[in-house]
Amino acid sequence: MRTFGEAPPEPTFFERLKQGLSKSTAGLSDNLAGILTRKKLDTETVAELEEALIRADMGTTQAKAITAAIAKNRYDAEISSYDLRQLLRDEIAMILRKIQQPLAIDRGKTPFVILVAGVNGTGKTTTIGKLARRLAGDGHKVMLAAGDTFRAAAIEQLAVWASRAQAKFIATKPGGDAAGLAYEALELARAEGMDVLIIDTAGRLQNKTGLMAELEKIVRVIKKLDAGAPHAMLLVLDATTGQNAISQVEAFHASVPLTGLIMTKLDGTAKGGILVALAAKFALPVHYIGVGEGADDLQPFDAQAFATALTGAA
Ligand SMILES: Nc1nc2c(ncn2[C@@H]2O[C@H](COP(=O)(O)OP(=O)(O)OP(=O)(O)O)[C@@H](O)[C@H]2O)c(=O)[nH]1
Ligand SMILES: [Mg+2]
Repeated sequence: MRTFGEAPPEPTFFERLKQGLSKSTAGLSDNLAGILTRKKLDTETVAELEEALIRADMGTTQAKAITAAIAKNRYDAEISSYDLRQLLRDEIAMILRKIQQPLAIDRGKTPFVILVAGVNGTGKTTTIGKLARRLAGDGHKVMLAAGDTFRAAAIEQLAVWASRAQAKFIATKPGGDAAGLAYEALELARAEGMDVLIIDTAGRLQNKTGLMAELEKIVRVIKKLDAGAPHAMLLVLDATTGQNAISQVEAFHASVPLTGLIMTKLDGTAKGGILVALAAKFALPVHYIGVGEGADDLQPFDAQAFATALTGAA
């Protein structure tokens, strides 16, 4: 119980996720409240449900499949809004469970090389900072490499996160060669006995072939030192970009085979259903989700909790 004058407790990670997912007017949880006023799974209710799922970014195919699974054997049956949320949560959690997979650091691979890519401003550098803190907290010796050599500010930004995480840091001068820096970073990480090397990269739009070729070059150069590296090739996606995430995954995956995804900004105006669409289309693991700019705002992806927040089920 709180006493007078005490500050309210900070919202938990789950609460922030839930709040974020209900910010958008297309938020699923709120929209579900308007459906099922007839308390029956009739044609109109089923159509409205499908529409709500599409508006939440799940894509037509998934929206149809989920609605069909729920309506099966329950057609025209009475259903409470409570039960509907539970059913939806279970269907969505089942899809998402396939992509819930922690980022496993193989201690046999030293250093374990993580390359992080994505379009501009999705949260790559911030996510690397948060990840470095987590991994350092788990006892790993971590090095961060400022592979975004385009902007001096980007190098500074990563340096700040490195010092917060007490991670080693390597950079080159602004405008320097990103692939060359990645190579040097791996050499240095080896020499210094690092467990994990995380390489940041500049933001690049997925349809700019020159920039995608540069990313491929970074991978090629790393492989000269270690054919198995990068051991994790992560794409950072901004959840508020919605359906464009599909084409981002498609293009990056075609260029440098991805091993996993991280979804940020779920505290923003994300509708959240995009994760369901991505799960069905690519089945790539989602390692972490982000709900803010702070160091503790990155958490492992939990399918059940996410589905609960998305549907507003208890
Ligand atoms: N609300 C919120 N903001 C975030 C989250 N993750 C990152 N940000 C913010 O998004 C902005 C961009 O983050 P960066 O980490 O610089 O993104 P980036 O992908 O490295 O950007 P470029 O290097 O310019 O491509 C910053 O203001 C971050 O604080 C998140 O989960 N939630
Ligand atoms: Mg950056």
